[in-house]
Amino acid sequence: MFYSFCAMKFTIRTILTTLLALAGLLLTVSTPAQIAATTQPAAKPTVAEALAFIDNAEKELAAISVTAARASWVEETYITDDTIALVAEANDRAIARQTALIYEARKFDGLPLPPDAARKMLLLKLGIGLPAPSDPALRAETTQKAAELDAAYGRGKYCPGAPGDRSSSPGLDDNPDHCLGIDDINIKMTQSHDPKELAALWTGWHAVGKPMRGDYARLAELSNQGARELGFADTGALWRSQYDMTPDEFSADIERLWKQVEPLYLELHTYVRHKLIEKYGDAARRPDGMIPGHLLGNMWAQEWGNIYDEVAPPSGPMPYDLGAILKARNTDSKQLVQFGEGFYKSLGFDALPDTFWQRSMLSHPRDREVVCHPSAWDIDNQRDVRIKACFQPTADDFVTVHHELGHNYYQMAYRHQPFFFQNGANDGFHEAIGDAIALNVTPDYLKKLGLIDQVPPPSADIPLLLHTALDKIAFLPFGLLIDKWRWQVYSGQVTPEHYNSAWWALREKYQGIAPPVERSEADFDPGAKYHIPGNVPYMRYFLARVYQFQFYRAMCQAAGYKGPLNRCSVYGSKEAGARLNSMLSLGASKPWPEALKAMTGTDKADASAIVEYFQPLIDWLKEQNKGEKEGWTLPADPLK
Ligand code: X8Z
Ligand code: ZN
Repeated sequence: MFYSFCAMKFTIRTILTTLLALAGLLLTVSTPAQIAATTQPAAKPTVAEALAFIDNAEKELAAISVTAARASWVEETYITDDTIALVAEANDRAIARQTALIYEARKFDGLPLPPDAARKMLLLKLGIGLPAPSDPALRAETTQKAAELDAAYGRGKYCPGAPGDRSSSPGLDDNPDHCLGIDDINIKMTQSHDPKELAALWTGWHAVGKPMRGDYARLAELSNQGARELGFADTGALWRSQYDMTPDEFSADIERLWKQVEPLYLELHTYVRHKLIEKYGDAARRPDGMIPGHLLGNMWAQEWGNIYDEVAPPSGPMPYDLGAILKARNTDSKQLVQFGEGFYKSLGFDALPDTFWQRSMLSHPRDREVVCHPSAWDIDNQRDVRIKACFQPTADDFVTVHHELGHNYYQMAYRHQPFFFQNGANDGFHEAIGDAIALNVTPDYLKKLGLIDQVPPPSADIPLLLHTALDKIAFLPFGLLIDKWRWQVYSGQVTPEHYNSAWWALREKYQGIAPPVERSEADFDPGAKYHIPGNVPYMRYFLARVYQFQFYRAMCQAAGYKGPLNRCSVYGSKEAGARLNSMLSLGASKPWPEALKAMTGTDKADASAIVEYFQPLIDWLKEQNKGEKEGWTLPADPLK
């Protein structure tokens, strides 16, 4: 929807530093409301009026946010045509009101406001994730399309063995026993080592995107119209405006970070490709040097930790299999979340409220369709926080629990802030908190929990680091390219008839990943990744991969830890908790560089912590890769 992070609520999004910066960003486009405003002879507004306005706007939007969040919660945990209509209506009302307030706020432009009020004005103006045209019919079409796309993903199924081995939203005559949702497919994908079966799962799930193409194109068109009415070049430019710098500066900063980490990815890609060819032979070998995307243990090839056993060095099996341990203990979803909660409590954070346990959806309900993609919610901007997920006792979900709780603890830490500041310093911060906590899940920590009996010797560091790199480093180009694609779509550089080829051009360029079967414009593979139909911006996850190592290193320093970064666990350190809280409790009240400084002492995003963490592995990979040709060749650009 038009929410700010996977942590859902109707929320006013971050960020710009000064009104001056905003004035530089916005194009001068006259909207119907502006034209109306300029034709009325009005007295010059005063600072007192501006303060009263922002105060009222804040109260009104806070109330609207609760209704919209409830509607979304009900829809995502019980998808029916009725709940889709209800969420579309709630979002329609919310967007209409917010848009009207944005127009109204313009009459106060240029007034010398106190810093907090000026910042709230900015956040109001930048806080729409799904802009919609002011024409009521078009706005209703926008919210209805958005709700339908989100639901189409949630309802998506692959029905192996059904006529034509098709994927679909199952109709009445489907036998649901045949059909698999994405959570079941993911499990199968991590267990299978048969390239044919993996290709079938891949192809089956990707067919879910196909019917979304037309609706997606229309939604992009409508949302662009809304963004232009608000004065932005397009929706992508609006999204890139939310980082205390101009959209162009943001793109350049992303590029700078990517260049810092790209060499790490190249080493990992080279090593993994070699190992997969050893294992699968021709099924993994391609003349262009790319890796077939179905062999990496994840539907989107975004995180590769599940294929650790396939690529492990002969000397280094993983010292333990967390997934197997959790399964053997029959760990249920509630216990899984309690492990995560225990970590946050050890840092000095509160226990989760009772309502969290009463109202969260932690497992796949048997009797209804839901959006399984995990998310964390803040329903009432106070203490009604929840998780919605279909957890299974796997190592991946052990991490996801910490990830989602990071959102919830952030939300609880900034609940004392005024509503406009109840948000992350930027959306990448929100995504990074729980991941930074999950980095503390070291063997030492697992032993403390009683999940393993023995802490492996330092010689196990390379296997452990390799496992983590398969998740963290492999993700970097994926995290980068999703919104590179969307920015191209929104700017018009990529038109609907080129959606799929542009998608694959980016996946090939950045990830060096190829589809297992030929793709064409009859497919719409972006639709098979939740955040596209779910309208969740994705650059936040790329940023989060970088930030989380900065946050983690800062917590380790606060805890007085001295050894190699990869062995640090701040479990039980109240000092680390206090350091983290100094940033969390700021919410969005300050520009993100200030929040970063409160936590890490520096106001610049940088990849030195991720490089430090993985340095022993990088040295090791370089040794392994000696004599191997790095990289891959790209086909001719279809758009040129
Ligand atoms: O969507 C998520 C979270 C919810 S905010 C589970 N993540 C991205 C993804 O799954 O694609 C976390 C990692 C990247
Ligand atoms: Zn998240």
